Amino acid sequence: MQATNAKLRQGRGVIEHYCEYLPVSDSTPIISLGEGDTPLLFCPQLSKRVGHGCEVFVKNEGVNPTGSFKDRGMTVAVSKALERGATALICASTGNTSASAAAYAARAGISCAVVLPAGKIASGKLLQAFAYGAKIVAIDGNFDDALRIVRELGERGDFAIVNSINPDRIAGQKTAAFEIVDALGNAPDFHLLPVGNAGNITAYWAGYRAYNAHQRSTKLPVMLGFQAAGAAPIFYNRIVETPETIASAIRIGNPASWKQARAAIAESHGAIDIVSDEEILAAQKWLAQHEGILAEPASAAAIAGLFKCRNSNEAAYSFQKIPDGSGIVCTITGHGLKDPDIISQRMKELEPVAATVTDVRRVIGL
Ligand code: AN7
Repeated sequence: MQATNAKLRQGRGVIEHYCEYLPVSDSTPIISLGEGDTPLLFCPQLSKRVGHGCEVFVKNEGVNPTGSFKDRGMTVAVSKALERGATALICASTGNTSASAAAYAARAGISCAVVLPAGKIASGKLLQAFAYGAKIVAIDGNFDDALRIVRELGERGDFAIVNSINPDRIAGQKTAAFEIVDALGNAPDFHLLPVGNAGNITAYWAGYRAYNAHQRSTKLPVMLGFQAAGAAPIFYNRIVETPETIASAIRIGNPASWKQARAAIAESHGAIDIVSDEEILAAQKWLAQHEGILAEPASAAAIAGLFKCRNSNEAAYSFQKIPDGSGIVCTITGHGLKDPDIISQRMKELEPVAATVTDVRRVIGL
């Protein structure tokens, strides 16, 4: 069977697509699940709500193979680990990293251990770690405790760490910025995203700069990062000992890439801001019901942040400063199906009715 080169590359993942920008060589065994190449969706309702002729796009990372942006970094981290002869991976996680690591370890035929804060992982993500066959350890502690333990275990050399303290993870995650520039023909004016351990904001900024240095864009975006109000160490500029938020993915009190996130914000003339759990849930619902995109709560923090910039005088970055007709990209970092418990409360209100046209019509109310 004959296939064109372009066809072969399509759906083969971010390493094949962007190899010249990644730390790989011919001797790197590529472990891919066809990650990346995610839709950059123009959002008409969101654009209308922001107004001033702004065009708002969503980079929907929820449609990656394990349902989050982590797969971009994981393909590079696992491929490089294998190249170095690793036989076991380890990570700490609030859920998505563990789901992704477990899947790519299975694909590579090596083992994977995940260290998780007990009782704080969204059920879909925990289900994924089990399904892909990871060795799962739940600790009486939070993500920051888990990462401390993983760092120590990694230092002994028994495991390859695949958290974003591994630079191969950041390298892979840069490809989301490349795809956005490739799709728009230039960088956007503003890029909004949620911030937890702060690897992704670091990666996007590095990606935008790398592409700019290669003349693939003529501008750089303003980076706007959003933390949950109860887990906002970068915003408050101090470690949060007991972070709390409904957005469990970003329930992190001492981010590993804190300094790099600060640099990205300063260099891009951006800002870090907070959004409340109520604002996060309202944004999640709004995006699902007005644009048809179901984001997990952490991802909805970026949308809540967009609304805050637009409406609040207290926003760290006021959209009064945004020129008319700006191009805005928000990253939806993970799929809403990963965290069904958030929405399932509403499902419990569903009452069955008699199986008749009359009863069904009455309930529809039209
Ligand atoms: C959906 O899985 O830290 O600022 O261990 O799952 O790069 O940490 C997840 C983080 C945003 C924050 N959105 O990204 C983990 C983990 C979602 C996430 C973030 C995460 P970073």
